Amino acid sequence: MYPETPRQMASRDFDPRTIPFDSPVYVGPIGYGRPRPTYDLLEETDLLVFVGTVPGDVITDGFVCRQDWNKKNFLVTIDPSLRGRSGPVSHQIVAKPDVFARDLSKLELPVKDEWRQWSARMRAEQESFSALPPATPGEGPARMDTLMANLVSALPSDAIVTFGAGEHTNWAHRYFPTRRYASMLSARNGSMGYSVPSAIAASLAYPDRRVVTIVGDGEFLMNGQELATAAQYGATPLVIVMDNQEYGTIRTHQERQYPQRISGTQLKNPDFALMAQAFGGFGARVEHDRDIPAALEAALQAIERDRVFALVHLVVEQRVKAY
Ligand SMILES: Cc1ncc(C[n+]2csc(CCOP(=O)(O)OP(=O)(O)O)c2C)c(N)n1
Ligand SMILES: [Mg+2]
Repeated sequence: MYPETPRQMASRDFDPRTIPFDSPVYVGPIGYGRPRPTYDLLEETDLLVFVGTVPGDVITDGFVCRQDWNKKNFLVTIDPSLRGRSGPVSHQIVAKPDVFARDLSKLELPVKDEWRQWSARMRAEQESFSALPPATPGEGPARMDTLMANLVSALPSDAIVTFGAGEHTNWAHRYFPTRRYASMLSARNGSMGYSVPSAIAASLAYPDRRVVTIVGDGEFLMNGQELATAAQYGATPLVIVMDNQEYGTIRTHQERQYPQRISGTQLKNPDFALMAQAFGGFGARVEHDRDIPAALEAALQAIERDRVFALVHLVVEQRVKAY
């Protein structure tokens, strides 16, 4: 990948603190749930520079990917002790990430044609991966695809998304456009239960921005009661609970490692929409795909008009994944 020049950046609606979703050099997330081409990218690329992060277990799939010590893996952090404790790091630059990025953007580097082609190929993969699914609902049960298509197109460009851990987060990774800092909030170690509290905090910190959180049913049962805090302090996040009646991620691990032997992963859930109402916000429960657009519209209206938080409880089929 080659960087955009400052002139290219200035020619677009650009926030210098983030690489926007629409940038020709943004080729997608490389954490959990990344698509196959992005995984291949890690092995293929001749130089990988980790800025403010390390090639830890998530990025390397448990220290499998990018372990060849002949490859160039650069680490840019302010902590000199990280080298030797962060997997196959060939070089370390001890620098603050923002200072490094600032100085990097000043360099006028020659760009080889093959780099351009390579970036364009990865960008094309990302564009097709993140293209929204059809917004028109189907006949059957509610689907996260339909929800995301309707949600993303109804959001302002500076919207913020938060999430914790689980398969539901993959819809946010895949489709949620990130253009303004801060636009995607999550814990680097993938803690469940981060979603609702972080959305409340983000909503209070940025009262003029639309904050959405994508929450799993398992996650919501951990600290969904934080909606009381939202009610108390007037936070107005939109909470989307994807209810697949299970700890989906853990079941996926079980199916992979021990086929036919799932255990302790099924959930019996309450009506989360009624809970939201009980806590003083808007709540809608959606079981059919056809009801998604109206429920979303009503939730966004409640946020605007009544200045309350809103929750959409989406009951989906089990085993349906973002990709
Ligand atoms: C605090 C915490 N406990 C346990 C885990 C392990 N874990 C990761 S995802 C997951 C299940 C998540 O279930 P749910 O929120 O329903 O999401 P789904 O995968 O079904 O979308 C668990 C138990 C974790 N990441 N964090
Ligand atoms: Mg679940």
